[in-house]
Amino acid sequence: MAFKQVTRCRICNSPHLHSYLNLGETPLANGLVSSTTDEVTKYPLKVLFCDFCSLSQLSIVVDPKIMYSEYHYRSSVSQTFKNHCRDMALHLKEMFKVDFPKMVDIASNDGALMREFQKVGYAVMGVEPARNLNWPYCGGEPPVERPLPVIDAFWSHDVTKLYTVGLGRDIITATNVFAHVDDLGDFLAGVREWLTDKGVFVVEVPYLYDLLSKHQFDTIYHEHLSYFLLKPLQILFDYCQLPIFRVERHPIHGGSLRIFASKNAHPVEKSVDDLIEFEIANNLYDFFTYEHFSNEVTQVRDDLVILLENLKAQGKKVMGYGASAKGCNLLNFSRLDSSHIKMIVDDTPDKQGKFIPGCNIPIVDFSHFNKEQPDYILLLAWNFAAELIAKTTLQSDRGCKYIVPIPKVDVI
Ligand code: JHZ
Repeated sequence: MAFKQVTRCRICNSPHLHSYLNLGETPLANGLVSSTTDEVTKYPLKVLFCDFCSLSQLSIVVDPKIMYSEYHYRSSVSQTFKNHCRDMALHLKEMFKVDFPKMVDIASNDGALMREFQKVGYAVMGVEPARNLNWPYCGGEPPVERPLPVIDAFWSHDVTKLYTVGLGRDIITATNVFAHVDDLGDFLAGVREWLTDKGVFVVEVPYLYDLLSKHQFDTIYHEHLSYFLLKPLQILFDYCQLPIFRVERHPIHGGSLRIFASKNAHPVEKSVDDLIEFEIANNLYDFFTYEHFSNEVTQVRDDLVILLENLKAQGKKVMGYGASAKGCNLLNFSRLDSSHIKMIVDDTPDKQGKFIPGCNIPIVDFSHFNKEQPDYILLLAWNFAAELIAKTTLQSDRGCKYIVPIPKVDVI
């Protein structure tokens, strides 16, 4: 079965789920195609709100094997993200001092985070199911100086029981993977299996408050099954006996939560109650807060379409930068194609030569900016806008402008 319907809340099992956003049917956001004639499957994209615990979640779960057996996204392409990983490793090393520390990174992708922990003295290990990333070594483009140990698997309680080599981890990290998981109880049971009694589990997820307040609707796609507030996470983690003792907000990916949990080894810090208070003050546990989001989404989409139609009518050349998953989603939801955006530059070698599914826009390497000399660059990875703009100064020096689509369409 390619997907299943969600009828009960993933966290509290309540059947009282209400839809507040319907983005229609879209292709898988990382399902890049090799040719414009490839068949593309589209899946419904609808968000439900749970009356009881306030978790926002998609109405369906697409089979993870379809989405992750091969994965073109590479964390290491962005220097901003690598800096974020470096700061995280230093911060955690400073906070939790352990002799000969051991960490594991769940869904380690191309090893961006593991490498930073290794640099500050941790023994590292990854768990990653995408074959193109985890084999024969983790680390992207050859040659890799020091291959990192990676287990080829989807993280689960069964996997942690099977691979006893992972037992006794002082730090377990899961960045940008928790929202992708359907069975969160099983995921956390695996964490309890490998975590030491004093160990710390650190999760990073995009924060729903940022998504709503900055109109980041393009980050709603089939991989992201849940859109988190602290409250539902707290209910889940308490139930799984891994209470959250600290929470931080970070700007990465448009605004993320970093959550710290343990087997009751750390006193709960003020940051947890403070954020719950913040969520209450912003009415994030009330359905009415979500009811107008759909209108805001339509406004952003319409503004973008009108702008690109006008530029097309004026004969302007528009290119994209960053063939991100969210960009694919935005283009499909806005029904834009190669008549609006000639091509999209992406520095990920695996993505080059492929096409955005559903709108057939080609993905090309950086040299095309110089060959094509666009009038406008649409920043499809707006979360890395500063980095993308810094890399294209040659274009801006000759008068090229940037279109930033989120939180509202802006030309700079
Ligand atoms: P980026 C990813 O989504 C993947 P995406 C995932 N689904 C997730 O959960 C979220 O992040 C949080 C390119 N680029 O990171 C690389 C350059 O070419 O915004 C990427 O293809 N040059 C797991 O895909 C894309 O842009 C550069 O200099 O929406 C960025 O994708 C930089 C900085 C990026 O996330």
